[in-house]
Amino acid sequence: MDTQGDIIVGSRVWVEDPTTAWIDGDVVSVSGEVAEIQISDEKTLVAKLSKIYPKNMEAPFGGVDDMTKLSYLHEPGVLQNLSTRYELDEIYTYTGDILIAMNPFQRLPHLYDAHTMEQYNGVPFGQLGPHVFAVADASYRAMINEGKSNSVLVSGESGAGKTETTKMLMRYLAYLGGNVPTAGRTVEQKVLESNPVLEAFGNAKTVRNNNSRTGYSFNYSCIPTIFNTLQEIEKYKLGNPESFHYLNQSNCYELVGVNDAHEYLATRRAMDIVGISEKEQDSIFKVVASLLHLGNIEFDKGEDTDSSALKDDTSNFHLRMTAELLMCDPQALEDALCKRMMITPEEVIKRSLDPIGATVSRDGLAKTIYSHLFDWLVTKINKSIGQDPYSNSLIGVLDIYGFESFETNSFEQFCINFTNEKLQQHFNQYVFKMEQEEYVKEEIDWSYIEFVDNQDVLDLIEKKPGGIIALLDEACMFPKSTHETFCQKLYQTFKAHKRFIKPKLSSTNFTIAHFAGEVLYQADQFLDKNKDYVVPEHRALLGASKCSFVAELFPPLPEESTKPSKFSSIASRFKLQLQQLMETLNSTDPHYIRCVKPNTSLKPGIFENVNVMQQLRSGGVLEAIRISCAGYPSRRTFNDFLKRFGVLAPEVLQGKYDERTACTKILEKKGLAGFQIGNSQVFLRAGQLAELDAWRTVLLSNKARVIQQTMRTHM
Ligand code: AOV
Repeated sequence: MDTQGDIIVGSRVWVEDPTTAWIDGDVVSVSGEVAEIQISDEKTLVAKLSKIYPKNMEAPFGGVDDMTKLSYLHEPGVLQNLSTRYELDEIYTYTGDILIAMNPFQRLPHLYDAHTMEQYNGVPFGQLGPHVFAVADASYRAMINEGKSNSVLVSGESGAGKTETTKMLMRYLAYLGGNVPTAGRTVEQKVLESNPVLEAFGNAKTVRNNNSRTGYSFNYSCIPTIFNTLQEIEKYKLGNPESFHYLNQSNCYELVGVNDAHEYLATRRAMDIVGISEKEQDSIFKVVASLLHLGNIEFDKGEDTDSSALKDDTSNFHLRMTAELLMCDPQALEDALCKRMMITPEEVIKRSLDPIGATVSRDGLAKTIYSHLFDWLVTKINKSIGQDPYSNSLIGVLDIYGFESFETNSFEQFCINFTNEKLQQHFNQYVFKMEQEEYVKEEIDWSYIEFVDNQDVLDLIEKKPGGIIALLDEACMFPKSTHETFCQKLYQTFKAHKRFIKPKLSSTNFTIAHFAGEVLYQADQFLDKNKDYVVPEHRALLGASKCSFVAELFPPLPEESTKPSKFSSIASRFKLQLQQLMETLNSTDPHYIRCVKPNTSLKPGIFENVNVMQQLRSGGVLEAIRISCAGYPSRRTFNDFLKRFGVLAPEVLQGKYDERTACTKILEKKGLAGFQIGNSQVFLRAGQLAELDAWRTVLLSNKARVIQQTMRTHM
């Protein structure tokens, strides 16, 4: 965003500051490419002109409710506007059609009461203050009046307020629709209340439903911990949750932190609502319990070399519990864990696994059961929502996990960031299109506005052949591959790709320069995590379960797909799902809501510049502003323009010109080029408004000096 315009001595400017992101001061001198800035009485800073932005001195008190009304569209201006508003509990702000929602971290009941809903009902977008209800209303009107499908995309990082925002959207849509509850529950309620089911079983999966108003949700978290306190502990012999291996892995336990019966009941109730029968619920809990026992089975060396056996009586107990809960034969379970069939052209050999191999087999079995169960839940929930007679309305709500960059980033982050990259492209194209429509309306020429999109990152990831996913699939199919060979291949292939970086000190990591910043990925588990392969012995074991629920999770495969060469890739499947999602989105009119977490202490009233800026960048808000800067970011009606800049050419004001010609003459007098005159507004290129302001400042201060001079001579 190069909107510095002309920075001169006396300009009030923003300058970068490591702790507060931006700090303001007055320019005291300019020489060459640098300027000296007085920050306070004691402090001055020297900074490059390219790193300094003019501060808007005429910003209205309380900020502006739409960023495009800011005189200067740059990061510090945007941040200041948001923080000013946040202080006044104005948590919503537009950037054109995009709604930014700052999490207030406190209840603001008046914001969502019945009176407010009435106010927004049927009022054109933009007429009232920014609000999630306005977005909901706009999508509803578009759907009713134009019969077009609409989608609302709600994004933001964890805790930014996506769930709350989605709830308010639904609440308003339910209010508009006067939705008649079905079996005591509206679709909205059903969807919201089905959330705990998937949250409890969270995973990197797509939930989609073609014809429901609440079609999509990408959810990703950790292993289920829904058993922490339940009454069933006795029934499923679960004892102390901490004693289970799968529950004290990593930080999952803490992360989900479902530690009271309340959550458990919510899960149960949600299951009731989406039509999961008592019997099915019981089976689900049994299966999850079996997973916990399974995780506690340990192995030691067996009698033969390279074989394994159960470690001790405890492991034996857990094996029997697992078998009992899954209703399968304990001996068959043990064999499935400790032995593997080898199929050679000549014969079938049963080979023993060593303790490490058996442990890998155990974890693989758990992963298989878990993912099949999760898929079952998703299908069930989608069916339940889809069957609702009111579900043929055409508003989809997509709640998306934001861009992720942690200390260690694995395959899951890769998939999430790929998703965000895709949505970002959709967003860019949308913002660009909206800008163009505005230009068309004003009949101005927009043909040369360029915008840089992120197609190159997408190519890097998903291009076929040759992209990262394609290379990963290749590596997974080639038995001798390791994560090292996979990385070597990446380094070779993308040596010259400007979005791909090989870290200096590692041969198993790689960095992608995403639109929202660089992310370092650890490749060591990419191959394993990408394989979606059920060991035939595991499938046979579970398919033979006496529990019909379990057996049905593992129906026999069609003949052809049992061939060992058949490899199914999670990443490719994910890519396909994303493609379908984009197709659906493209057939709708999108509305964007960007949720922002103003501070990491989760408290009201605190606005952390650096954090907010990072989120605005990742959420593409600054990118949207940048796109608008590439065109004509500043526009003023003829009247406003003349009022403000008429002073630059008094002779024009005195001449008998129409407003349109007067504006043109002033701009030409100042030697500006590239601007456009529309039907009712002047469209200025980035920086031109600042330039005009600078002229104006010079002129006014000269005038002031003249007055001073005059006064002095008269004294
Ligand atoms: P998330 O959905 O984005 O996180 P939530 O919607 O759960 O975030 O918001 C986190 C918390 O912030 C909520 O529990 C509320 O206390 C508060 N909050 C958010 N928005 C509002 C609002 N408009 N008014 C009042 N309080 C609000 V996650 O699902 O963790 O990705 O996993």
